[in-house]
Amino acid sequence: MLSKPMQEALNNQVKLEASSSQAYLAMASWSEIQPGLDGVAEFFFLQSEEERVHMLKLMRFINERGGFAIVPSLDQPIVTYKGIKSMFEEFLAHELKVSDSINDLVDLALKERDYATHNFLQWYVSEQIEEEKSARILNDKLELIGEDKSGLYLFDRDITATRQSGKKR
Ligand code: OFO
Repeated sequence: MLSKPMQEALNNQVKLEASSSQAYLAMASWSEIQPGLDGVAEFFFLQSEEERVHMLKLMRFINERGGFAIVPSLDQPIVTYKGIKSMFEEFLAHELKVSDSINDLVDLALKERDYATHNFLQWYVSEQIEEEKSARILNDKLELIGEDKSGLYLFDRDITATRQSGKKR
């Protein structure tokens, strides 16, 4: 059975995962209307779906453990970007924020001696290692590419492959 504080904290995470899904959906939509960024758009559409799966997984767990998973209200995410570089910086910043939040949940689970939730959260800990890694790699690549158009072309062409190879399921 979840404690009240644990339940509340998990529901906050539901909201954060839902916000991630919306933020990446907005990135996908912005990318889709830029010339030549269809690979990047595809990457963020997939990323958005994945965040929704993370949200659902949490909701099912909360209910399974005797809590009540709340469907959150959400603020509108950033919908336009100065450019691809600032969008990917935002992507990394967002993932770092999610990792911090997962770490706080793990801390709370230990404090509450809630080992079932602690065990459940390990999946998210591993997931964040992968996501941070892939966001960092993509930012590093963009840094190298700079203003080079052919570099950007290859970045867009290869991005969905990067996503698949970076993920172990
Ligand atoms: Fe939910 O995995 Fe990243 O944010």
